[in-house]
Amino acid sequence: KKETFLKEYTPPAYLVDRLDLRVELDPQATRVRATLRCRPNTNTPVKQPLVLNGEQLELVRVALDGVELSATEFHFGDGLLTIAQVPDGPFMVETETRINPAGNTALEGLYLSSGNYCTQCEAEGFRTITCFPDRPDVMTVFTTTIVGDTASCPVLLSNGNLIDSGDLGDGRHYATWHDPFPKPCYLFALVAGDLVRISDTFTTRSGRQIDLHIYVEERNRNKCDHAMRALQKAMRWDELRFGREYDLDTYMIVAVDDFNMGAMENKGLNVFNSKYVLALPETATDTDYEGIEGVIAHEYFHNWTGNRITCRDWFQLSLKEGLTVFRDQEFTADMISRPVKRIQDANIIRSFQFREDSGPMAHPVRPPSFVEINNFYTLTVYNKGAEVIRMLHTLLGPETFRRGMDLYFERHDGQAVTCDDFVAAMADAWGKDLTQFKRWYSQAGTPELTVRADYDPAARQLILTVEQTCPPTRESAEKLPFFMPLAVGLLDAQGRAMPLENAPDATTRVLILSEAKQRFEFTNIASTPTISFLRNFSAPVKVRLDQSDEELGVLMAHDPDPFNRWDAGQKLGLHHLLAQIERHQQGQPVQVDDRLLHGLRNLLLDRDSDPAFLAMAMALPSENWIGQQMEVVDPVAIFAVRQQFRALIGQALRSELLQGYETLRIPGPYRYSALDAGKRALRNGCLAYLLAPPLDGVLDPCLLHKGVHQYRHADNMTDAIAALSCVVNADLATGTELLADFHAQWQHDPLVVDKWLILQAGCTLPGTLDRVKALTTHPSFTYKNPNKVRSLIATFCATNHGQFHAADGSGYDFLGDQVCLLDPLNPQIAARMLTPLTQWRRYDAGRQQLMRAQLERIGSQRSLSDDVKEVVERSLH
Ligand code: HT7
Ligand code: ZN
Repeated sequence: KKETFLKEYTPPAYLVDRLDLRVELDPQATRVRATLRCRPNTNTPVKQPLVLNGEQLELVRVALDGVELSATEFHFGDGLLTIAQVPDGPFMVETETRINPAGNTALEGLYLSSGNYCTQCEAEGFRTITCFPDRPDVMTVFTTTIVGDTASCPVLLSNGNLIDSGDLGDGRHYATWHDPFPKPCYLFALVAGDLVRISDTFTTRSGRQIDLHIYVEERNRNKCDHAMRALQKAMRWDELRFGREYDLDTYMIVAVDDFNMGAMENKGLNVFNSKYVLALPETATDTDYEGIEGVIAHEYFHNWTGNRITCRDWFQLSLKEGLTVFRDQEFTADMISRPVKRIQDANIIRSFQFREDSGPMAHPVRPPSFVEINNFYTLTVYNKGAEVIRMLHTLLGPETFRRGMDLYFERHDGQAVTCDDFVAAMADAWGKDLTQFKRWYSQAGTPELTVRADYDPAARQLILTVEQTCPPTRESAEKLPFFMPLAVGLLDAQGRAMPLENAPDATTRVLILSEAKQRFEFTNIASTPTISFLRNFSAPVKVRLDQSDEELGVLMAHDPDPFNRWDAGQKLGLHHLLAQIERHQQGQPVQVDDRLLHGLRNLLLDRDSDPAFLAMAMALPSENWIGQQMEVVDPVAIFAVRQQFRALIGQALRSELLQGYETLRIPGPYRYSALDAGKRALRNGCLAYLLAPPLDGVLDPCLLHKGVHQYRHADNMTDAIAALSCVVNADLATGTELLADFHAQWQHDPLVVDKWLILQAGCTLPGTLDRVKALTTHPSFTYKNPNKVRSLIATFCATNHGQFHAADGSGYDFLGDQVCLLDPLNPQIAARMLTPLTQWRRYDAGRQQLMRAQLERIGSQRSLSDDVKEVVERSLH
């Protein structure tokens, strides 16, 4: 594949108003007949040949306006079907192609999952189903007839409304679906198989009754209640918050086990990774419950932000993804807790997106070019894209932002548009220019702010001087200043919020930074303030502001902004961890400072705050976040010191942790609620500190027993897996015994088996790599299922830093082997697995060389996918 450039966009030469598809299903030889009603696009002045995409297809016939074309009248090859001569006005093209769903392990296009047919067309999978202009700016009305075996495929589904069905008398039956909304072909879906249907309804605010159906395999029939409730909540929320109502009469969700991502928003027929649908207390954790609610909502919200208004081209991916992530984050904030959700989302940005932004795959929210678009479904496009929307929300305020959204829907409903169109709607609603703001879409890299505070007691004035820089990235060596909101508050020595002039809520002022260096004055400030900077993580930036442990202590205890209260604790933790890592590197023993212990003790004794917040405040900064503060990342030292901290904290605060563990017990049977989930998280956080294994000692058997007891007596997966995880990481013999018990109990449930793999791949005790290698041949593991690959291989390589980064390179060698093995099966997943190796420049010379060698080895494979090739090449050059 060649690199495609945003600046080379040209409108399509032909549009397709209608597509009639007839798909006759067969595992090895599915026949697809397509009738395309085409017309020249008036935007293109010069007459051009008709070019349709078509890949991995056997082309049987082509006809133009009912006349079969001879081999000289068309060309089929290199992924394209070209018809040189087409009429000037509207015309009809018919094709017949044959495809092999059973041989499709890439899970793109039409494939089989557990014997059921399903499709994944985003981004460019439709071209492997039939010949079509596979680009999102061609919007078409689809009518789809599916023919399938009556016994093995009783259910036949596609987008829109069922308009016809019947028996064909030869053991097959058919169903015809019509979707009245013109859509790009990436939103096409087809599902066929032996599925059961769970139904409910939703009445829209205008009084229309919508039928809601969830299709799953029979064995999962009882696991859909939570997903159904989540869908209903999302539908109501979008009406209340954004005035958006559902438009078809039916909303269908199908759960499949084999899926490359989380889910797909196909119009009226979402296809989901079963992980984001199925839940029972005994099989799913609180995190799973929350994830299901979030992903169901995300796909539902796409109906307006993605489907009704779609992307002009794939460079605009964040138009739908950033905006829809922002919408799902807001939904989850309302469902669980706003501060907790904000901390979770900021953690993702800081631990993972910042890392992406500083590595070889760094790209702007709107990438200027790509080889394989599947490589650009990234944290930058999704999560940084959502932060960009959130900054607009902060700048405009909720009411103006809502007016901007309304204007966007009003102007562009039914269109395929660009990020510029979105920002233009916001600028028009606000009445201000957002040209500079749009640099967030074109410049990659994480801005770094250096903040200096000068307080003049005589003048009662504080001057904040903020300087912004941004490291060079592939698309631009020199960065122009970004435009961003900086929410700031001030606390006095007693921790009281100081009143501020020009602050909307009197204590938080939103500064607008637009220059490389800017000065902000705060007047009438009575005493030396402690600065609460970047409240609510108001911009996705790194901040350098020197603050003493005392100042951080004031913020930890008193900041009315929960995000910064949490962040002050993280900064304190980070400060001490980094100091101890240095000591550890020099062979000195690790110590935990009393101020940190004091802060943690206060959290454990806090009976007023939200337990979910406290659970997050108790957690030490992630290994990734620590690594980002280091010039040369030493993953083994980071792991060792962090582990030692956990063990020392567990010992020093033993009685408070035990007390917390006992008092946070929740009476009665498990039920998922945000409050209970928070209590469980805090309680299990206490257990994890108590069971943290000292690096150079043996864990108290009494404590180990606590973990074993919780595992054996838990009535829910959250508590069972939390306890099991503690035991597995504390004592190999007991852990092995419990893991065997767990497998025996759950081997029939693929999603629970994933948890069993995750626990083993994440095990921090020595020898994990050998156990992971052995598991690759275990009957419960298969390379054909992305969830299994993520659970075993990605967990080890992307999260078990202490062992993956073993100095002998054994972890890197393993990942090299796995990528080579996976690439022919599933290039999308193989390319994603590579992420840890792309970061090679961050490590010491020895590791750099070993990681590079693996990238070179992968790059030298004979037939490498475009997906993996692009990541390898970017990483090496
Ligand atoms: N819009 C969906 C993206 C997606 C996808 C992309 C590439 C390959 C496979 C995929 N499955 C789903 C998911 C979403 O953001 O909602
Ligand atoms: Zn999405």
